[in-house]
Amino acid sequence: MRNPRNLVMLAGLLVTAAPALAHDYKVGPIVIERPWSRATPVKVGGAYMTLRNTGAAPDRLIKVASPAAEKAEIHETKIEGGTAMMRAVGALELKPGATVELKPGGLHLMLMGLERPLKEGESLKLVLTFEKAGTIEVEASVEKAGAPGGHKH
Ligand SMILES: [Cu+2]
Repeated sequence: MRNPRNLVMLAGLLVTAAPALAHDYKVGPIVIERPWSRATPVKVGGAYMTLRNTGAAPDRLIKVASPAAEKAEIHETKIEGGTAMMRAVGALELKPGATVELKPGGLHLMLMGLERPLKEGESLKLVLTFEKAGTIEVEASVEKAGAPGGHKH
């Protein structure tokens, strides 16, 4: 038996259950490609994306934040004496035409004091502020724990 009301309800469920889609974003000449994060059992997480400056002037990522975290920082990872060490970088330079990849084991955004652990399939709001291009809010899709960095070809 086909009850149109049941069909409507089913359609609603399908929409809610659809995984968060990876999006690209643009603010001024800055393109933010495929922001993503990883599921984490703790209240600290990383966020990754590719930043491209398609403009003719240099710009800098100067501030990062997330409504889901107490604190967010730009970090770089360096191998020192065989150990991966992370340190906060004040700002990220984006020269004209530059592509900067934030990925596990390299540059990343560090989220501290998450209000709760991140689960696969969720999306995480990030607020990125560029010195010249301004501020943009992006949604990072949360992938499974231990997911390798992006899908580079
Ligand atoms: Cu870090």
